[in-house]
Amino acid sequence: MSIQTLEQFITEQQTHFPQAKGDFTKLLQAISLAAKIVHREVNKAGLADILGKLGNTNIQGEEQQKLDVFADHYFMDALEKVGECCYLASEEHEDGINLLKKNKYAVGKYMVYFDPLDGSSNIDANVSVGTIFSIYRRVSSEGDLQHIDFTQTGRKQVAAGYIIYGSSTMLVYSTGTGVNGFTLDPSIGEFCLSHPELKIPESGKTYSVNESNYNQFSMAIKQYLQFCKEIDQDTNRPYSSRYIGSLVADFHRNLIQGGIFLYPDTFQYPNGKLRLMYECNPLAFIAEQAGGKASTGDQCILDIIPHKLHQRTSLIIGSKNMVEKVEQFILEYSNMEHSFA
Ligand code: P6P
Repeated sequence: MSIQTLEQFITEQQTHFPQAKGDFTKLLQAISLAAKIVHREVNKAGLADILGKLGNTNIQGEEQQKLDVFADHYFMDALEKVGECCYLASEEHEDGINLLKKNKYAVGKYMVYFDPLDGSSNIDANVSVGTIFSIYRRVSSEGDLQHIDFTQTGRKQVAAGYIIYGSSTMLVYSTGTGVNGFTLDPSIGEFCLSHPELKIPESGKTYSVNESNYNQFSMAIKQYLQFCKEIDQDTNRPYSSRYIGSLVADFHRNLIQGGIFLYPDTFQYPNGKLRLMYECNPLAFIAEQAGGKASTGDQCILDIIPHKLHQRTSLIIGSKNMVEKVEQFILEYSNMEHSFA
């Protein structure tokens, strides 16, 4: 069986795009390097003193785990030094970093938004966590970045992906021509192609939602959750409920096996909890490239026009038929409400 490393895969892909000059390759290699460093720390966190809380809170007001800080540092460092980026934004920092103004390293045309270690509150419980990244090209041609550079919808991503640090460490990404998964072989320090041309099953038998928020959900979402629980062998119901509380892990399972993940609006998060730019957009890009769907219930995630770096959105993502079923419930309820209005 022949091994194809991430680097070999990217090089081969480049032959299909003669105009590619290798700058994107360097960017992906920087992400791969940071991922290997975080892999090493995540896998020894239980042993080193790095486990546990740093005592700081990040801009999200969340207890900042040491591994959060570690991952943020290494992704920032790798992306800054590669000399291909003009803007970097992380969940861990209130503001993005305009590299054109830092003048420390060479700069380029890519803008990268990332969540360095999503699900980190699960680290002490040894639950899978992940890094999520989203890559755009700047729209403005030269000089400083313009407003138009920051209001690109998720559909304008040139690439997106995630690294899941689980029973094995995998890098899953897309550049808009399908989704491919690479598993890290620590013995050779390379990500190797393990899941070529990933496609999410059109339907699944799993739904992921934090049921403790049930009483805060809209009638349409409540009805859909009841639908998931009904006994109907012809449609494989009741579905299984699986909720890890780590977005990348829940998403990855649904990508591989089929299923749906929902984080609807709640009282605490009236616009949804999850972040558009570095959680929902990149996973929505992957989902659509794999034949799935990602929606707020009313709108495709990838069509949302961003207005704030850390803005939140509700998220319904996974198998196409399952997401469309939720959208159907929402539409029916909205028509009913209008007919009674
Ligand atoms: P809740 C982790 O903090 C996270 O951002 C996602 O990884 C996860 O899907 C979600 O929050 C879990 O949120 O409110 O169910 O604990």
